[in-house]
Amino acid sequence: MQCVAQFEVCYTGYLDHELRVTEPLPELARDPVNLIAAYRAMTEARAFDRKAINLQRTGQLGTFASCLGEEAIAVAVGLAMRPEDVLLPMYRHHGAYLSRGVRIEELLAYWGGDERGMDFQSVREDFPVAVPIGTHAPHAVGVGYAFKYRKEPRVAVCLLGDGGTSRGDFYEAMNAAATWDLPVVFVVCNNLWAISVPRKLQSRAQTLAQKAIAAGFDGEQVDGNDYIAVRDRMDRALQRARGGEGPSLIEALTYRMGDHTTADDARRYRSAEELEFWRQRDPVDRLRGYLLQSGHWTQADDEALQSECQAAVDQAAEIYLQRPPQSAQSIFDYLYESLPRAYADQRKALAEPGAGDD
Ligand SMILES: Cc1ncc(C[n+]2csc(CCOP(=O)(O)OP(=O)(O)O)c2C)c(N)n1
Ligand SMILES: [Mg+2]
Repeated sequence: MQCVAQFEVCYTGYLDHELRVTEPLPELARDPVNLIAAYRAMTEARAFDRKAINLQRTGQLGTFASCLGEEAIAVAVGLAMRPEDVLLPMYRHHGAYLSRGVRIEELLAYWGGDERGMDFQSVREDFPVAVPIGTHAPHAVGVGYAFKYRKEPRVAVCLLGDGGTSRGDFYEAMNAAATWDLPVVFVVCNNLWAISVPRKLQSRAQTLAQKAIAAGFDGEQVDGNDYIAVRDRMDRALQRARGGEGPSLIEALTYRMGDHTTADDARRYRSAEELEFWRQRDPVDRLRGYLLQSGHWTQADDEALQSECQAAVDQAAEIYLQRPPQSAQSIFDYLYESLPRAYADQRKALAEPGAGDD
């Protein structure tokens, strides 16, 4: 018997949790302005997260999915993309939207059950939050196909979870993206859990990155809690896609430090030791540590930034809470360009005085 094909999956990490540089740093790590911008965006994402949980706990927001611990991936993705690229995220990566210019009050509106929250005033072609897992991977293929067909140098970026890679939609998307050589970047946020199902029970595959190799394109792993590493690999994947070199998959290794959502209690299925292990690998602490160590950031800068982010989320929450609610008829308004007759009648009936009162 002879070997007919061989593959390897590479891993990139530059800065470990003890702030040791384990590989020669890429150029981007030498640019304090950009690193500070990234740190600010990660800090803002964390402040947003805290605020959203507090609002939910006080009955002022719906069920919410925390991004605690996954900020480096979301922000690296958001900042690496160009405004004309299209983001197709899932429910956990608020930092990606925020760093592309989506406003905090828009995201709060969405999580408060108001569809107007996804009607972004910036990045109008970015997709709404995908709550069904993995179903947006084929959508990303469609977007990438359109870019290629129109010869536009734009990229579709799909963020999904480890659990999402167990879905048929994901495999079909991989296959189509590779076969048609499309400008799509898949970023798998492997946070080790799909609600209460651990990564080991999701798949026997040694890595999730190798699922891309099965489809015929590059899959790699990156330390998802190292902003520099994620940004470096994202830059490369976007450049390749934009240059006509086809899709990529980046498996970003991270950990969901919070509960799955505000409707979950993760203490029921995972240990305090595991959480503590990952707390020491916190991506926000790591980038702050690097900036402090390299002399580009001070404790005073940090305190000022914390207050600035708190003020920004408090102000956005006020805007969100003050906004008049949508009318009940608006449930008909966002799916069809022109409403089918049956729905038009129902919409009209709902608008009549007394309708819906019970
Ligand atoms: C198509 C579909 N099936 C089932 C669910 C229920 N569900 C919600 S979250 C989740 C786990 C997702 O895990 P993962 O993809 O790893 O993302 P994470 O929540 O860890 O970020 C499941 C199964 C869903 N949302 N969509
Ligand atoms: Mg997961």
